[in-house]
Amino acid sequence: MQTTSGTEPSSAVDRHSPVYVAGHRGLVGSAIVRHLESEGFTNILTATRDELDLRNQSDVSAWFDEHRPRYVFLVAGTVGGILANSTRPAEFIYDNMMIHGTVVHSAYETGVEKLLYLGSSCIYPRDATQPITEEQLLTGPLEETNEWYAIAKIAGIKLCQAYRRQYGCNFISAMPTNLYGPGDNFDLTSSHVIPALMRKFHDSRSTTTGEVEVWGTGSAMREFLHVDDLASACLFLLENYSGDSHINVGTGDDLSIKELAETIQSIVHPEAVINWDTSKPDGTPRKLLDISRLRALGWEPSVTLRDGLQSTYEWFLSTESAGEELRGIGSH
Ligand code: GFB
Repeated sequence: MQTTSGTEPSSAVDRHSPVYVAGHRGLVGSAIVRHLESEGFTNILTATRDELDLRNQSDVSAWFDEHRPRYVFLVAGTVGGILANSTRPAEFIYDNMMIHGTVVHSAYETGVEKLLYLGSSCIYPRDATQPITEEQLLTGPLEETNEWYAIAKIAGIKLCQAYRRQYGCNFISAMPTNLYGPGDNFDLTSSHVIPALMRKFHDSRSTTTGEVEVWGTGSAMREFLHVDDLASACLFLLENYSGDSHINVGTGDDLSIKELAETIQSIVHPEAVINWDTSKPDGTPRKLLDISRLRALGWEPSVTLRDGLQSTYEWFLSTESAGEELRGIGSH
């Protein structure tokens, strides 16, 4: 039974049903798989990019026909930080629009019982009132550095709403704030700020000057959620929410990029020297999510930023020592 308010009581998802995690190799997808496993799920379906091109409707339809998932986490997509978003706009809009379209359509065609689609806080207007409530979607112009990605993400929300309205599909959307954690992308040309700064401060330990280049002015404000908290929120929403509106997922706290850089510096290389590269963009001045709706449903984040940064750096060090050059995280 669906409602538009989404306030119906919890309905535990059967741990033995087939659950498809689209995008299981990414930061979010890998965290969702870990969380589902820890929650006792026994039938988690995944497919690598080589096995299934999610941009291809006939391939995706054939895969859904064969595997028949009962639940879907749609967390696949082409993602990246501020530089990748502004220099690869075609990939960001095409890949994401296609992936959202094929998976949502196949989920509808094969009768998926519930699907959770994951967006991003960049869907909101650049000058949204802070903290940003769900109602502010489509009330003003977007931030230009990530307009293409944001348009695709907004289309994903609308896809879920359209299939719900026309076909009665129980497809819901969650909008997370900026994410980080184990499994993140540490490649400096495409990464987000946390993995980028961890890598830069880490690399500065083996230079004589210890200099680290940090982009922008440092004044931009960002909210960061550990990906394990996001994974927990995604399962929570799958079990406790069936409304039409997307739901914000964050911590309710933010800090400046300057404060973030200094925190990572203190963890990774306290003697490093920060140089600000103001030729690089700050992006959105601030995007703090209002998480009242999620809180009212009964979910709270649990990982503090300091602890999350510390454990993510430990994870980074473990992959460095494992010598995973193939993933672009190689040692120096
Ligand atoms: O994480 P980030 O790339 O994403 O950048 P956005 C956040 C802030 O960190 C910006 C600054 O003000 C950057 O200028 N920054 C400082 C750096 N040094 C660095 C660095 O070395 N690398 C990076 N990447 N940033 C993305 C959107 O925006 O956030 C996406 O482009 C998506 O669409 C994602 O929404 C969550 O928060 O600016």
